[in-house]
Amino acid sequence: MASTYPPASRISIVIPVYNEEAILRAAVVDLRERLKPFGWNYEIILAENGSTDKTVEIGHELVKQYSGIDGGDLKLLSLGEPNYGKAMKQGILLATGEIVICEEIDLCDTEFHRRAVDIIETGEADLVIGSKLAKGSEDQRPLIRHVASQAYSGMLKLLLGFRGSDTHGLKAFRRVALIDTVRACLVDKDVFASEFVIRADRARVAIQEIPVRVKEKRPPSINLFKRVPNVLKSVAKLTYAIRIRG
Ligand SMILES: Nc1nc2c(ncn2[C@@H]2O[C@H](COP(=O)(O)OP(=O)(O)OP(=O)(O)O)[C@@H](O)[C@H]2O)c(=O)[nH]1
Ligand SMILES: [Mg+2]
Repeated sequence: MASTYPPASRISIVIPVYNEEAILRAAVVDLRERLKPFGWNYEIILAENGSTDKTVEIGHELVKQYSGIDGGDLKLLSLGEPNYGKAMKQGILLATGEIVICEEIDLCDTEFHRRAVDIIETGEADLVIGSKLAKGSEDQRPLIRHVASQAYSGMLKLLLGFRGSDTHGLKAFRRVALIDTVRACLVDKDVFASEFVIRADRARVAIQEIPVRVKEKRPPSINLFKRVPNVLKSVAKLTYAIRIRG
C-alpha cells in the first residue's frame, strides 16, 4: 500500500553498533541518502557499547557532520561493555519518534522502513517484523546461519509458544504501543530482541511479519558458536520468567 510522503510521523531509527569502523561511515552516509526521497522527519540513534576500534571516534565525526541536516538528526550513545540488547534498549528509550525502527548497521534496509512505516501508519499493525525465515524471504547469509536461525526460532516456539517465524529480524513499531513492553524486558545481549517480540505477542499486540531479503555488508563480528552459551542461558531465564513465574 503506498502512502503519501511526507508522513505525519517522526521516525527514530535505532542502530546498535560494535566495532564497525570498516563500514560505519559509508553505511550512515548511504542510509541518509536513501532516506532522502521519503521526506521524513527522522533521527538516527547509533547505540554503541564496548568498541575497541575507531567506531566511537567516527560516530562523533558523523554526529558533527550530519546532525540536523535534511530533516535528519544523528545521535550517538556510547556506554559500557559490549551488549547488543542493552544498547538497543537504551537507544529505544532515548528515541522520540512516533515510530521506532530497529536496524543493524550491516543491513540498513530502507525498503523495509518504507513498507513497515506504511503498515503502521495505516493502522494495520503496531509492530512489523522483517522476517528472513518467512515464506517469500531471501536469506543470503551462509547456510549454517540460516539453519541456526531456524533452530533458534523452533526453540522459542517450543519453550515460549512463539507464534511467528523470526524474532531477530528488523523491526518497526508504534512507540507508545510498545514502550512498556521494552521496559518490561529482563534479558539483554542477543535474546533481548526475542523477549521483546514474545512479550508483544503474548500481550496480543497487532504484529505483522513481512518477508525480507537479507544481504549483509560484512560477516558478523562475533562467531556464531561463541554466542550459543549465553543465548541458552538467557532463553532458560526467559522461560522461567514467562512460563513459571508468569
Ligand atoms: N552496541 C552493540 N552493538 C552490537 C553488539 N554486537 C553486535 N552489534 C551490532 O548489531 C548489529 C548486528 O550485528 P551482527 O554482528 O551483524 O550480528 P548478526 O548475527 O547479523 O545479528 P542477528 O542475525 O540479528 O543475530 C550490527 O549493527 C552490530 O554492530 C554489541 O555488543 N553492542
Ligand atoms: Mg549481521
